Amino acid sequence: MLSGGGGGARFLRGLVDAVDPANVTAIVNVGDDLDVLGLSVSPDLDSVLYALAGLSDEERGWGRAAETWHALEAVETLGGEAWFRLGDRDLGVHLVRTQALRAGDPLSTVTARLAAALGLEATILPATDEPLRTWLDTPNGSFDFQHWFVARAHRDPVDRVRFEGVADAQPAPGVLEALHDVELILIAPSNPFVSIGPILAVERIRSALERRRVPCVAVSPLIGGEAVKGPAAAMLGRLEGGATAAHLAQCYAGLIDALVIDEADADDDHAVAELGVRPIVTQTLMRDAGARRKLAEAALDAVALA
Ligand code: FO1
Repeated sequence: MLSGGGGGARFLRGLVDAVDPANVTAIVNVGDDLDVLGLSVSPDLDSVLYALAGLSDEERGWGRAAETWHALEAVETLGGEAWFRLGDRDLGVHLVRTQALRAGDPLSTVTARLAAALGLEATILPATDEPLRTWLDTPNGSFDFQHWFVARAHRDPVDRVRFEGVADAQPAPGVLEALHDVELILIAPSNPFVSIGPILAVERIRSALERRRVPCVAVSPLIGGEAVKGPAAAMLGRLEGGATAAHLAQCYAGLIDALVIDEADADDDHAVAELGVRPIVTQTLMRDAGARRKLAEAALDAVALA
């Protein structure tokens, strides 16, 4: 499964309820990664790790449950950088990751170690071990992902999304193998531009998907033309010409065989089908564990029907 943080991590939880987690590999966006206070932070990898380990703060949508903020308060008091909020428990992961990266371990190795330490059976891979950073060009200037998303609350309309470092980015070890030796490739209900886009921007990942011999099914992050959370609808509206399931299918043109869309977007099914993508209409809101699992099963059923 190709995944971002929020919706992707929630969907992945449903997926490991529906199938043996040992058979699941998540290829995760690293375009949101940043350095804060000297620490290497990988928000989407952490959202996936925390979600699978049952440690996520579901209400906030990022970071860990039962979090405290004493370190950040101390940083703030001392005049340090506090716009990107690192909780005390969350800091533990960033400390371990940063130390390993500085010692020369690749991000994929560190991530595997963190996943094992959390007792996870699924394989969690960064899309690439090389630095790949998402930048947004807006009428108000260019911002790296987290300055646009967090510091500026993704208010600036986006004219263009760029991926710094992508020309040199190779798939992390295990990524191409995972795309080859599988029954099904899934694209999570994540933002197509800033969550899935950086993964697909890695040339050898995109070409592996184009040449796939197995079905690829995407799940729409839209419900009734709106994103459950985040800027996906606004970006589809501005960059693709409308927050519709059909425009989402266009984002993945040539890469997907089926698209799971919400009942509220059922009117788009013909437009999706005209693009050569089979629409699968179901309820997509992941309000609880049962709904997450049902959504995963709907995506898996697409293969049985293919
Ligand atoms: N999102 C925010 O809106 N504000 C924050 O201060 C913030 C801190 C943060 C720290 C660690 C982490 O793993 C994620 C964090 N996020 C925060 C979420 C993150 O910016 C985004 O949700 C993802 O990058 C988008 O997938």
